[in-house]
Amino acid sequence: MIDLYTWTTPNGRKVPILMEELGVPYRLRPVDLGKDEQFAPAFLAISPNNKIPAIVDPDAPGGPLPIFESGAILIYLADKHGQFLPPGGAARWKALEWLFWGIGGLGPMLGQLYFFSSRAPERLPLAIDRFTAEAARLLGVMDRRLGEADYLAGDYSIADIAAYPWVAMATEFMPEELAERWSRMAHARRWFDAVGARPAVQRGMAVLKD
Ligand SMILES: N[C@@H](CCC(=O)N[C@@H](CS)C(=O)NCC(=O)O)C(=O)O
Repeated sequence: MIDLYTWTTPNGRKVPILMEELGVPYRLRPVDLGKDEQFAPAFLAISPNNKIPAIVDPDAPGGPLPIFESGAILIYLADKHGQFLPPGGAARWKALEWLFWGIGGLGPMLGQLYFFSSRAPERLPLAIDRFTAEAARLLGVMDRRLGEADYLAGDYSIADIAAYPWVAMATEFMPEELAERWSRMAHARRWFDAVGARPAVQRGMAVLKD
């Protein structure tokens, strides 16, 4: 059974959602970021970048396989189970395109916006404006894409699973100006409601919640 090292953050929700979608059993290994457990030597041996999520697949060909970085884990599990990522052709590249767009763009920018607008000990208007503008741009890109396709890659895929927890978090802390723009993004909001209505997504989002 796969060991899943995770915590209650947007990056930490992606793999539980996929595991729930796949319906395969997994063992939760909480890594409490509030207690700096991501720096424990045993965890660093699995995830040298001291970040969740990470997995260990004890049944991988060639022996137990540790993997860190959410995108790598999502691709590994989707390929292993043959779901939520087409095996080849243009459809696979479409899914990988939007997966990397989320992992490298949407997630980090919304993460920085959250930090500077809600967590930073000092109010830095330049940083808040910069990340609000970038978040609005990225959500706008998403809205346009979802005006032409039901899901980011056409069919529901790991690209949606990677983006959803970040959008869910953003809807809870958006600065007013961004919230106003989000309220007008009908296609992205339709997608957000459709993904959020999936029972597996709801179970994955609830993992480790008390
Ligand atoms: N690019 C990484 C980012 C992972 C990440 O930023 N994880 C955060 C939680 S959302 C973390 O573990 N932070 C702990 C730390 O920075 O010490 C991925 O997609 O897996």
